[in-house]
Amino acid sequence: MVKAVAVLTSSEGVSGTIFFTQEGHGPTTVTGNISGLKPGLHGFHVHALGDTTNGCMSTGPHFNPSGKDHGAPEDEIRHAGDLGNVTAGDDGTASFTIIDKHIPLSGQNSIIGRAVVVHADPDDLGRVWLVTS
Ligand SMILES: [Cu+2]
Ligand SMILES: [Zn+2]
Repeated sequence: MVKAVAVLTSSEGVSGTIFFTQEGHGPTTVTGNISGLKPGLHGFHVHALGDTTNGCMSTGPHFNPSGKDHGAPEDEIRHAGDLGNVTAGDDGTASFTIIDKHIPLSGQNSIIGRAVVVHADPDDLGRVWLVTS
C-alpha cells in the first residue's frame, strides 16, 4: 500500500487535506476535505509540475503522460490528471472520495511530486457548446 498526502493552503482562506492510497497496481483512492470554497463545483486536477511558488500558474498543464485531450474522469480520452469537479456545499466545504485508475502513486506515471489544484471555477470537462442564433 502506497500512501501520499497533499495539504492545501491558500491566501484566500481555502484549506484542506487530500489523502491518496494505492494498493499494488490497483486504482488510487483520493479522499479529501477542503473548506473555504464558494458553494458549487470546482475543477479538480493533478497538474504536471509540483512547483507551487506561483499558484496554479507554475504547476504547468494537466498531468498528461499519454498525450490525450482534456476530458471527464469517466472518459476514455482524458488527461490522467482530469479528476473532474468536486462539489462544495453551502458551508463551503467539499468532502469527497474519488477512485481513479489514471493517477498511480508509483512507477513512471506516478503523481507524487506533482500538484493537485482545486480551481475557483467548474471544469467544463472538455465539453464546450457553441451558442448560435
Ligand atoms: Cu487544473
Ligand atoms: Zn485536463
